[in-house]
Amino acid sequence: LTLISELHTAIVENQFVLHYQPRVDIGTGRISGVEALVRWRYPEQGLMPPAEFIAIAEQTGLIDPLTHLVLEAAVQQCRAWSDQGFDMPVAVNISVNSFHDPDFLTRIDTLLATWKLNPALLQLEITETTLMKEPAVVRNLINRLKERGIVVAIDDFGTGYSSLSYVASLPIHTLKIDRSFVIRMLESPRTRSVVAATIFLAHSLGIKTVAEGVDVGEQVEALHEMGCTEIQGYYFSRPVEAEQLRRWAETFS
Ligand code: G
Ligand code: G
Ligand code: MN
Ligand code: NA
Repeated sequence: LTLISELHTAIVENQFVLHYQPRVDIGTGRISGVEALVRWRYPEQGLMPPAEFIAIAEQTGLIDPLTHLVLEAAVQQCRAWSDQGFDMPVAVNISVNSFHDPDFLTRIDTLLATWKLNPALLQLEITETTLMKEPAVVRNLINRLKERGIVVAIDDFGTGYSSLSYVASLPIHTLKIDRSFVIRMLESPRTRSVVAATIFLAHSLGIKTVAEGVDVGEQVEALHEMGCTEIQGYYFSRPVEAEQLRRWAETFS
């Protein structure tokens, strides 16, 4: 109960901060976008990771206002970078609850209009598990987002049970291959085959692929060989503060 009421206060006072983890284009070595990851500036105890409070927010109905704060912060940051001549697509994680928030699209439209942001710079990540929970609702929302020019990525791909043919029937832009596959890939030839086949199929369907949780050079080489387009992980950078991200990106452009 305490954490719930503290989370409520945190939303009223906006005690959240976004960190940004870059995605790197394997071919060019350049940063192609960032993923926004929320942290709670927990009073007097430093930053609390999302794993410790997102689930609570989802269970208590606090996720809608929290998602709105995250989207607002991401759009504002993207605008600020854009004003500095730094056009950086920002991806925001969206929980399944948002698909039932009747104000979700209106809020996004208002944010984009208020900050005069090119919709193509806002990307949304939804997990594969979400995708399978409500196929009809999800399909409709992805279509509405696509009409606006907002890119949708499927996160944690491989952890759910959706088929590539179902995914291919949705107008999605990117598949993010879950970190668990990237970890196992080097030791397990079977996992390597699954990853290679996923990348191959995604590409023949015109869908980009991002490998998540890449932390060693051997993984980069293997993924490059398989034709993976982008990579995200500690090998390049941990999630960092906005200013640090900008400095980091300048050295890689
Ligand atoms: O930053 P970290 O690696 O601890 O993130 C852990 C998980 O929390 C990730 O899977 C990510 O998808 C999720 N997450 C991070 N920020 C957000 C957010 O703003 N909203 C939602 N719904 N999930 C988030
Ligand atoms: O949304 P998603 O679940 O994909 O969030 C990514 C999570 O994985 C974040 O919590 C991020 O800090 C973490 N992460 C990103 N890259 C790496 C990596 O290379 N190694 C490890 N161990 N974790 C990573
Ligand atoms: Mn994600
Ligand atoms: Na993920």
